[in-house]
Amino acid sequence: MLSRRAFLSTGFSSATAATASAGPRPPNFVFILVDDFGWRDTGYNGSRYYETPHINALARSGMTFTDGYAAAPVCSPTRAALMTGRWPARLHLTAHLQGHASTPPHAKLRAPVTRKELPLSEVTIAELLKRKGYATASIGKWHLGDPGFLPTDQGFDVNFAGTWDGSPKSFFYPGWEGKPAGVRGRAGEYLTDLLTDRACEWLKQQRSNPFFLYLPHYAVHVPIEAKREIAERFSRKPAAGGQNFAEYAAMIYSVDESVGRVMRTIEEMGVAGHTAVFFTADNGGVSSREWRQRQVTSNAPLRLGKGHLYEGGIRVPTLVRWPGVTQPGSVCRDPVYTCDYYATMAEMAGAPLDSSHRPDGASITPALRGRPMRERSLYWHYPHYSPQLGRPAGAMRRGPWKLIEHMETGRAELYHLDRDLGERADLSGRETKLFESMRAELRGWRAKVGAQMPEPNPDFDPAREPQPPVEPLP
Ligand SMILES: [Ca+2]
Repeated sequence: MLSRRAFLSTGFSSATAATASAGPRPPNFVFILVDDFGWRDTGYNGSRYYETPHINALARSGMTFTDGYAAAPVCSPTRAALMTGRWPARLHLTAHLQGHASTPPHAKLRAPVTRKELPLSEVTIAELLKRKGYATASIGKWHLGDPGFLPTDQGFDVNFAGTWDGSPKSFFYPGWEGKPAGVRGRAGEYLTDLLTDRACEWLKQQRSNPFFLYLPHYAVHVPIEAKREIAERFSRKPAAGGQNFAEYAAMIYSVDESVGRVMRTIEEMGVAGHTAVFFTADNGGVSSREWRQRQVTSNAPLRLGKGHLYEGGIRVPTLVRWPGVTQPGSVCRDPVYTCDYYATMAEMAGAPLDSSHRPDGASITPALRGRPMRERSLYWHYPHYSPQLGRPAGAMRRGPWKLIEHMETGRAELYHLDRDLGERADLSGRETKLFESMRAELRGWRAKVGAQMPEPNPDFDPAREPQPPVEPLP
């Protein structure tokens, strides 16, 4: 835990920080979601190659979560969990949208057909906050449906750049023209900067209402395209810890600049002291050779990355700055995940839950106040084949224990994450009682929430089925 002096060095003014937001006035929210951003893609979390000074400052001024998770190993289901507080398994939205051909033709299993959009019947966090008088904006990637199911159909007053698209055609205009649909820029304009401009402009219009800014960056998803002068600087920097991709580092640097500009804007508006900032990612870093045969990032010591239920695919940078409540520089080791933020923000805002819509996640306000969270299990369900060669699997976490069950074989593995963060020593044969109890719990949970399961594939051909992933470089 840092001293007050250390907090002052973060660059955010003490005057605003001293204003508690826990009083009657509901806090504003800024929720920054970075796409495909790995657990070790930040300086504060151990990267010695990437540079994230503003994210590090945000971490020093708030609470970081060592065991923060995405609700899914790919984009759309995590976003659905954020909007609804519900398990992707319950929503039947477990694959990324849309039209994802999740079954290779000769794979052993045929993945279930999932929803193509987030249903309008869900009461999103934006709808809940709007009822409480919040102004709401979604500026960036949506990936939860076509027109008719866009942010403005789900409780946001403003939608900029949110479409069904999961990635832009290019990060530079006019290269991205048409994707994301309808988003124009100036020649050469960088999409991360444009989203930041629009976010800051919208923020400056907010004077009296409480506000909820959702800023889901398209970065640092592929295409790996960066501003040249920044990438050139990183290309002269020595690789560290398996991280060495200059363009990717520069994309992260631009996201970090965005965080700095958003923080500076709320400072200058004089509202930083009653604005809670959440910062996290929708899934882990891409550890496969997804861009021009090049490994994008290294999540080491975590195993694998995006598209897998090993830690590299789901453990993500997670931090919350709630001025007057979170201790600057504090670290929470309780596991939390995307499903939790709905109940958390609702409670912070004093917004009553809708009786027709119960979130599955828990409010993490006890943790934010420095108290332990009630013990519970976290669950994941990914009955699909991912482009990163992930295979249908389920997982759960109970205390330090993590169980992963592979649906093709029924085989399951058990890891003790406190002693084995890299998930190398499978203890299922030694801790048999615990193993059986967790596997029964995971299966019971799937039945309870009506999780969709894959079925045998009549076209299964062992000679032509997909190959297992190559373990990434450390
Ligand atoms: Ca993603």
